[in-house]
Amino acid sequence: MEENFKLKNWVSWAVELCKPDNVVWIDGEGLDALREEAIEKGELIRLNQEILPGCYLHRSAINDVARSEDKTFICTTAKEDAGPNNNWQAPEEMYARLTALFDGSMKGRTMYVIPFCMGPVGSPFSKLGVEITDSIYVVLNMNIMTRISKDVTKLVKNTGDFVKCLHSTATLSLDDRFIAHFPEDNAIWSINSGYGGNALLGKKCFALRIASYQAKNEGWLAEHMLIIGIENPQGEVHYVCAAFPSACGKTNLAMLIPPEVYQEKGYKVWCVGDDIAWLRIGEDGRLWAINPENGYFGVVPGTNSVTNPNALATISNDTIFTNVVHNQDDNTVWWEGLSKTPPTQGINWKGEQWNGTTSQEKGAHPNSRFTTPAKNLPILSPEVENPNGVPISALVFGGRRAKTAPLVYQARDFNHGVFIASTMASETTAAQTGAVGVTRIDSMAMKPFCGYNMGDYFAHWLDMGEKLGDNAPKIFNVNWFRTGDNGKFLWPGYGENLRILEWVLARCEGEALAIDTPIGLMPNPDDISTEGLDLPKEKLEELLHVDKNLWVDETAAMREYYKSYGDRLPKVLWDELSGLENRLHL
Ligand code: GTP
Ligand code: SPV
Ligand code: MN
Repeated sequence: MEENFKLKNWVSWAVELCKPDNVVWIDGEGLDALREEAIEKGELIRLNQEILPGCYLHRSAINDVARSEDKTFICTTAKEDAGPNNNWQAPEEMYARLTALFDGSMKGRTMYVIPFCMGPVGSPFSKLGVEITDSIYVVLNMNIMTRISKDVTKLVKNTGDFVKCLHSTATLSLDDRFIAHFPEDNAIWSINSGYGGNALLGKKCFALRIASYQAKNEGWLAEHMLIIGIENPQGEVHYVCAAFPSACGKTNLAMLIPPEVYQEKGYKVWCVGDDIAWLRIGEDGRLWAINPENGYFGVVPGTNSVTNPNALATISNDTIFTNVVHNQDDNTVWWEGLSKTPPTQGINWKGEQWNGTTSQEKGAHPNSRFTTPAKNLPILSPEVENPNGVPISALVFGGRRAKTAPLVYQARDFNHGVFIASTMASETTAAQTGAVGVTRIDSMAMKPFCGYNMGDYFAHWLDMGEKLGDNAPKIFNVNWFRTGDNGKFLWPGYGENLRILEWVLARCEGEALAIDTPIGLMPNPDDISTEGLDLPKEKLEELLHVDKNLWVDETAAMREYYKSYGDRLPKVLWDELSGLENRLHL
């Protein structure tokens, strides 16, 4: 009973602070009335139900279309525990500042209380949360992205063990926008944003920032990784996790359709998750992963029947579109890259009239998104509800690099892999506010999402490697985004990426060759199958070329970056960096 009070007391406290007109508990049922209400208020547009059954369109505020990293804080008692990778403020100061902002923020509105579960219900991997919000859009998105049910509500009440997620769109003021995390209190307070990772608190805020902190203390990993199973012609399925920064290809790789020649041989791909993986060492000593989410919040532009037919099938029903073009002709949606025939009678992401044949501006925001249930995906892995997760053979890291990083290379061993992942860089995208195309180091694709000092995070990774010993997955780095002198991508990408994963898995099985290079182990161009692919050998050679001068510059940036962690940076990683420098200067 005492456990039940924890939830009740917290909700009563929030009601007193936010002063809503009424309180509604969400258990996944009866959401149609909420949809109607959102339509009446103009928060949702019902799309053509014959073409897109169960689909809706939402436009967020113009200044609120991506994660706001500069407004995101980790509030630990000691500043050093948040690390140079995070904005920090002392918990009592942030609580005071935000209490003033939350005070009366829900006057005239309804407060929704959403108990939810991250991960299969009842799995030892899973964690519970409760989000309090005044946004119907958030309720409907959380209902797709997490597990919400009467049983989950009961679990939350009975255990009293949940992450407290408080959210209000308040006035959407940019100046007073904060996404504040209190890892020591299992709490998240987010105010003045209604967008994606700022507002759906189960996702980046909980499943990465709070969970990474819990994971360090409890001996597991919370990572910005997709999880896929690759079934070979013998019917064996090997699982791979891959971490790429935001808008760098996770969803697309997770939903990959094998090239025709691979399909003919019997290859199949199964998607377990497209954004977040929680990884634990199993009883057998191997690394096992679950996807804590229950849906996909994916980048829309560029999604079409050639690049990602699985995604297109998935978003044809029961999907919420955010910030795409509204096609007035047939009440459907459109985005750049969907087709060569944009609507002439459109409304763009800003809510303005837009003619796709004459306008110079993009109609859909580059970070426009779909929210769609996992169960819609044709290649959803049958293992997705397995409480024990799936065993991981390889960990793949990667980024968006025009030059420098080759198509693929392998770490010599686990510690070298941690070094590669901790120093990987990528060009920024529209998934976060700020300039696009700026190269920055994004360790493990987690720099915006690690809820504590990344020096300690690297040490935790090294420690996990030691515990895994010979069972540790092999570590690789990939780059689908290398460009030639004409600025065009050299590698066809998308489904063809399976060719690279084939080499990766063959390496894991000890069945493929590699050459030793200063940066790591690399395939010869002949080791990558180009059967059925029109790719000149020179291009593959260029894709695999390592420019020593660029890498010497790269090591200088790594050194600066490592310095920022002071004595929290494990010595092993400094040694790895010196090793790379020595090999480059040979
Ligand atoms: P988040 O949801 O922000 O974490 O992004 P993500 O990592 O899931 O990226 P996503 O798969 O949505 O891809 C982002 C953009 O990269 C889209 O515009 C894709 O079309 C493009 N993209 C994905 N894979 C490839 C690829 O293999 N090659 C090329 N050239 N582009 C790709
Ligand atoms: C990302 O930016 O990595 C996303 C979208 O997956 S968001 O939910 O906004 O974080
Ligand atoms: Mn992501």
